[in-house]
Amino acid sequence: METRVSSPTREAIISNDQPTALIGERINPAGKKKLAEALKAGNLEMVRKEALAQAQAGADILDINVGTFGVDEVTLLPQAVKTVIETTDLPLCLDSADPKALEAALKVYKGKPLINSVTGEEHSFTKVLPLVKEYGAAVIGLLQDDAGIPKDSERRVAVAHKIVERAEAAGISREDIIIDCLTFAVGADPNSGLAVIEAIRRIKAELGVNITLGASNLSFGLPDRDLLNSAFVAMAVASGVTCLIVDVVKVRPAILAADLIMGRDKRARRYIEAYRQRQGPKELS
Ligand code: THG
Repeated sequence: METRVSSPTREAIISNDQPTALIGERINPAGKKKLAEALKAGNLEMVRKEALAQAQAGADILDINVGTFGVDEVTLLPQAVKTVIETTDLPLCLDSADPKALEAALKVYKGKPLINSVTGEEHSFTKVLPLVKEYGAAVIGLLQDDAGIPKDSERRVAVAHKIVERAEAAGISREDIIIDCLTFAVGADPNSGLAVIEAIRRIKAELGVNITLGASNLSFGLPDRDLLNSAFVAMAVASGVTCLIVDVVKVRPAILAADLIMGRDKRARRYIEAYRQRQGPKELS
């Protein structure tokens, strides 16, 4: 099961046989006052900076989300996409709840992007799946439906089945569907970590699809978020995710360690290379 996304010059392959693919989450105004203000003013310099920083930190794909109060996403999402394309050659993940904004961004994108996301809701199937098909994109399926957000793993598995069925019926191949098992704050509900780990295992066994998570959601409201996120991404990799939406700058080392432990980094090449880079250039003695 391989999901391929691309820019004109780079391809990212999401699969069990590859290291975990890292989607950089930092172009997103949620919780970032300065970025939200800049976006409202139509200033994309911070977007450019975050794109560069994440590319340098080893992101494979960049998530682009400009949704915040006072921003017209239909205008701004394609502008942000253009800015990032000028800055890095990484494939992009277009993140919006507004199908019109997704379509405007798809029009300016070159290559095969990831669309973030379709949900199990009827209106989402109707609006988003035709875009995925028409533009030949891959898509993240978010496990919520018209009955709401499923907290237990049982219902998440049911919604995953529904999304895969509807996407396939719309002519999208299973390779192009990545299921997001939905991560909630463990500080608000002590069951959220376990529920998502169970959902990963079951959905992977039953549907065979690639699986992702917005892993940073787990640590909302708690101190030392990087520690919690690092522990969680390692468990997620062990449970079978093939792709993670994360702060690459902060948690890539934990993911590389987990990949190595799970046999996804032959000869520890990536792990050692990242260690060397963190040490910086050494003087010859
Ligand atoms: N699934 C999918 N897409 C998603 C999510 C998901 N997109 C958005 C989100 N969830 C993933 N992205 C983020 C981005 C930022 C944060 C969490 C998830 C975050 N930001 C800090 C805050 O809000 O406090 C701000 C950090 C800073 O100041 O640098 O935690 O689940 N498919």
